Amino acid sequence: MKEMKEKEDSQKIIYITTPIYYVNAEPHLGHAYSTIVADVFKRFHVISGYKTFFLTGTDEHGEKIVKAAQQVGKSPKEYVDRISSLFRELWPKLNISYDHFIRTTDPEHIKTVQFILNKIYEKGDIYFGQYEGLYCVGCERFYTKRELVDGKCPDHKTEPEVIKEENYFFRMSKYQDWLVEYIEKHPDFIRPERYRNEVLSFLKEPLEDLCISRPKKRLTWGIPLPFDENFVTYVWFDALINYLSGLGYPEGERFKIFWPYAHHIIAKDILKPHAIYWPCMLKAAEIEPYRHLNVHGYWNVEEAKMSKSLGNIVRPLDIVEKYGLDAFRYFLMREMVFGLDSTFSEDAIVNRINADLANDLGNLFRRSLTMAEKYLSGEPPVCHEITEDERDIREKTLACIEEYEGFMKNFMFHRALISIWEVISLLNKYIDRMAPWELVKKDKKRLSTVMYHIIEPLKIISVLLWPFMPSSTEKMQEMLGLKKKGADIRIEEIKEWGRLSSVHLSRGEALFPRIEAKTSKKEEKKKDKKGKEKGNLISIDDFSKIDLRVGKILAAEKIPGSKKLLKLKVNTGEERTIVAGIAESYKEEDLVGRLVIVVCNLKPAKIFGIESQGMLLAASDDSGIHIITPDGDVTPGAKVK
Ligand code: ME8
Repeated sequence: MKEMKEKEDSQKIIYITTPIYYVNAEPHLGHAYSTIVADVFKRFHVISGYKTFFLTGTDEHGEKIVKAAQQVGKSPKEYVDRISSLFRELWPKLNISYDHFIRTTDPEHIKTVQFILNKIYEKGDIYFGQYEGLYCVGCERFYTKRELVDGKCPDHKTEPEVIKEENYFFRMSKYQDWLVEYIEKHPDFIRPERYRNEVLSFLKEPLEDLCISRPKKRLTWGIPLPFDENFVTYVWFDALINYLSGLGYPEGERFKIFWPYAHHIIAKDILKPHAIYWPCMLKAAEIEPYRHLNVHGYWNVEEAKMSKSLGNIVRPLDIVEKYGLDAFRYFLMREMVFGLDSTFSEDAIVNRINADLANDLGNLFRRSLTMAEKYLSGEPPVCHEITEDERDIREKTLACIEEYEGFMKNFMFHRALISIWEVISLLNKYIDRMAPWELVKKDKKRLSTVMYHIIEPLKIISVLLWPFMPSSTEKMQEMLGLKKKGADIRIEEIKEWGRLSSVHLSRGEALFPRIEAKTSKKEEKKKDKKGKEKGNLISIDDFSKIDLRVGKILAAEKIPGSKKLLKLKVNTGEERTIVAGIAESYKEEDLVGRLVIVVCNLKPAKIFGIESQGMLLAASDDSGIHIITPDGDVTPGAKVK
């Protein structure tokens, strides 16, 4: 196991696949998610110096497709050509860098399927027999009684058809013991672990042989069996083989290079064919099993799995048009814990864009480059003598790269992003503490050192975020004046502090503008209803987003030209300037030394030319404004819960 891992790392080769999607429906958010995951994973390996191959495509045979074509009055061929092209045309719009798009109607694929069928048939692992079973057309598979819920397919909520016919069978049961042993010996063959356990528990019951044909008199839209022209191949047996035909199996050079490093990415709906049928098929065809099966959960919309029949389909391009591609990609990767289900809503996207992208990352980037332009005329800063603060920035940024790599390799994308955001927050605080706007007046050397410790981490962040947001990070790299960009930079280079050199720094366009939440009429109505039911309650999660802290007022002065405003210096664990509208109720000298409650994570705002970094809590009535004070001598910076 360890040896295999080491081999995988030392060879630096990776093969990444998505499911090939059915062409019975247009691409939706779920398809986009799996494909974006594959793209992020590929791009991560590109900047890690791997040779990569990324395969996606469409699954075009079977009864389900014939029915969908009939419904719109088209022949199966016309129909699959149209829908397949919708998938193929969508991917570039989502910046998906696939290397090959496979269709199961491609002649090369058909040849490979027939080659494998012959191989297994000649070996004696395919036999002819009678079958009676419960078939769900939606899933294109037979169900056992115990898999049904109230007699219905758990996914499609429809009763399966009873089908009795003569067919060909794959002797899958023969490979059950081998498969159990293989999964037990390779703990990360199926991951996350919950799916591995699910498969092992399923394999506790005897495995039935797999029916792998359909009689032509019932279905003609499939790959003919090479040893009996009266039958076509069962769609799953055909589809899974795409992972080999996409590499040119059996002769293709690509197969030899990439197959030993195959990573499949799927959602839990197709766990059984991938974790059980597929390894047994490979074993029977005398091909090494794939390396990893990576299984994610469902995107739900309004608590239910997205599906055409429920009418809750989210179309990726609608979201991209509204919020931007990189924000969409970031949201999907940050919001879903790989392996678990997630709920999609536009409110959630807006919150993420505003909090993570506009406020944290966008703001950090913009203020840093504005300072670089203003204080250094865009010249790359130079590092002079450093202090504990700079050592800390450097250590934590470099440690983040290591953490990130570990998380990315293990499909823990949200954790990788959290690590990056910790550095972003560290930098925002460092800037507040170092106050370059003060340093520029008194110590140019120190200013340059501080700016250096802002710009270097920004370069690193732009590289680490490239797999997630390729186009925005390339813009960042442009502004940072990097000589190389995107796919040309290697993670190895950023591990060496200061190695990526800049030519000139410039503040470009704002990368992630804030979204003013505009709710649709339908959503407003729903919110209104929910609000009424719950008395306009907000969730504990919403509340916990507000960073409230105890502050101590250090200085207060009037702002020339304003009757209401005072400029305060407040210690909230760090020193910040706050412009507060309390001049009509308080005298400056009465405020100094007082404890107040401050909202610390408000987006800074310019008021009378002064940047206000937060807000005081106060109550107001006819008697005037009353600031809120904690009861007791609390340390400045203490969190208010
Ligand atoms: O099953 N949430 O194709 P398919 C997350 N052709 N991912 C989702 C999703 C959701 N709500 N809905 C779909 C097939 N997906 C077969 C595959 S492979 C040899 C053959 C994604 O069009 C997810 O990747 O039904 C899921 O596994 C896949 O689409 C199913 O796509």
